[in-house]
Amino acid sequence: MFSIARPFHFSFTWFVACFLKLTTMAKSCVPLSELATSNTHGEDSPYFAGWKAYDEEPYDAAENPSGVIQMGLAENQVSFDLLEEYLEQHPEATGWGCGISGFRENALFQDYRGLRAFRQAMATFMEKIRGERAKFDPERIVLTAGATAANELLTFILADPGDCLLIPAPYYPGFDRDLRWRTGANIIPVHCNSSNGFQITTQNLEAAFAEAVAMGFRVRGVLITNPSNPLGTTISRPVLEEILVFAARNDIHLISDEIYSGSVFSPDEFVSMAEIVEERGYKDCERVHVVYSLSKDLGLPGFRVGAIYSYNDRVVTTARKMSSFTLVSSQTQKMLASMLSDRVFVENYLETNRKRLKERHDYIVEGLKDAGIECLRGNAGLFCWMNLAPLLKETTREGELELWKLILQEVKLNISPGSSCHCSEAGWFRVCFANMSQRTLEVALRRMRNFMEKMMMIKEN
Ligand SMILES: Cc1ncc(COP(=O)(O)O)c(C=O)c1O
Ligand SMILES: *[C@@H]1O[C@H](CO)[C@@H](O)[C@H](O)[C@H]1NC(C)=O
Ligand SMILES: CC(=O)N[C@H]1CO[C@H](CO)[C@@H](O)[C@@H]1O
Repeated sequence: MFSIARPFHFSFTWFVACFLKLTTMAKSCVPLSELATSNTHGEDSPYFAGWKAYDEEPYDAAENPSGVIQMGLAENQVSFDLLEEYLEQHPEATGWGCGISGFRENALFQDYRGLRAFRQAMATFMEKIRGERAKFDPERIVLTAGATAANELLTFILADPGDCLLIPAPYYPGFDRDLRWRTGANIIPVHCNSSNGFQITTQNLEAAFAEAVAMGFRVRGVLITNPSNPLGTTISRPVLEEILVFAARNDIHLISDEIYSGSVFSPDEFVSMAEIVEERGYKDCERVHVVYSLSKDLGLPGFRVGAIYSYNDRVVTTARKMSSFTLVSSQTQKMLASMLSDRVFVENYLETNRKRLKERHDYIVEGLKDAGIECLRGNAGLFCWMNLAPLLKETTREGELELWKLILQEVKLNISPGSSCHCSEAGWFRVCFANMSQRTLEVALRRMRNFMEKMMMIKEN
C-alpha cells in the first residue's frame, strides 16, 4: 500500500509545487534590463508569426495533406545529398583524426583567431565563388557564429548607440534584430521600388541620408545585401561603384552582406564588392567590410559559421577580439576545413547547387506565371519576389497583411509579406523554394493556381 500511495503523493505535491511556482513566477516581476524588455528584437512581425502557424500544423503528404506549407524559410536543402556523400567518403573529416590525440587537440583548441587551415579554406572558397576575380587574405578573415553575429559585431564596431545605418529596402527582416537590439543602433531604410526593378540609386541613397540627418541621427554606414534577400537579384557593377562612391563622399562605412554569393545561378552575374575594391586599386577600401556565412550556399545554418572580411586593419583587430563572444566550435572548423579544402568537391558542389537552384527557380516562376502571377526577374537566391498587388483590396500595408493572412489560413502557404521586409510598395511577397521537395512545390503551385482562379471569379462577379 505504502509503496503505491507514496509515488502518487510525491508526484501530486510535486505538481502542486510546480503549479504554485509557475503562478508566482508569472506574478512576480523581478526587474530585468531595459535591453531584455525592449521590443527592438522585432520578433512579433508577421515574418515570425507565419513560422508559428506552420509549426502548429505542418504539411505532410501522407499525414497532413491540408497542412501549412512552409515557404517563408530561406533554407537550402537541395544539395544536402552532396554533403552527405562527401562525409560518407571522408569519415576522417568528422572523426578525431589520430584517435585520442586528435580529440585532445580539438577539445583544448581555444585560439580565438580560429584554425588557420579553416580560415585558409574559407578564403579559397570565397575566391572560388567569385570566379577567382577577388583575393582574400586568410589573416583578414574573422570567424563568427553565422552572419547574424558578423553583422551585429560590425555594427558594434562602426556605430555608437543612437547612430544609424542605411539599408536598401526591402531587406532581410532579421536585420531589425541583429543590427539594432543589443547595439542600440538604428536603421533608416533606403526605399527602392518596382519602377526600376527595385534597384538602388544614388538619389535614393542621398534621400535616406538626408532623412536620417533630419531626424538627428549620425549616419555611420550603408549595408547592402548582394545578392539581395528578399529580391533574389544581384547588384550590377555600376550600381556597386555608385554605392562605394556615395559611402566615400559621405565618409561612412559600407558593409556588403554576400551570404548568397554562391547561390547565383550563373557565376558571371555576380560582382562582389571585393572586386570593386581591387579594381579601384584599394582606394577607399578602409571603409569596406564583406560579410559571409555558410548558412545558405552550403545549407548549414545549424553549424553557425560566418565570417567578416574587412580591408580595415583596426576593424579586423577589434572584430577578432570581439569574436570571442561568438566563436565557431573547433570541431566544426576542423570538419569544414577538410571539406572546403577538397577542390574537386567544392567545384562540383558549387556547380550542381547552382544548377539545382536555377531549375527550382525557373520551375516556380513558370508555375506562378501560369497561375497569372508575375515575379521580379531574379538570378540568385533561395526565393522569388512575387507581385500580388492586383489582388489587394486596398493598396496599403493593411491590405497586404489581410491578403497574407488569407493565403496563410485558406491556401495554407506561409510566404513573407513585403512589409515585413520594409518594402515601401504594397503587394509584394517573398516565396522560398529551396526547403521543400519537388513534390511539395507542385502542391504549393496547385494551391496557388486554385486560389487565383477563385479570386478572379470573385473579382468578375
Ligand atoms: C541577408 C542575410 N544576412 C544574414 C542572415 C543570417 O544568416 P546566419 O544563419 O549566417 O546567421 C540571413 C539569413 O537568412 C540573411 O538572409
Ligand atoms: C518609386 O521611387 C521613385 C524614385 O524614388 C519615386 O519617384 C516614385 O514615386 C516611387 N513610386 C512608388 C510607386 O512608390
Ligand atoms: C522538405 C524539407 O526540406 N523541409 C524542411 C524545411 O525546413 C524545416 C525547418 O527547418 C524542416 O523541419 C523541414 O524538414
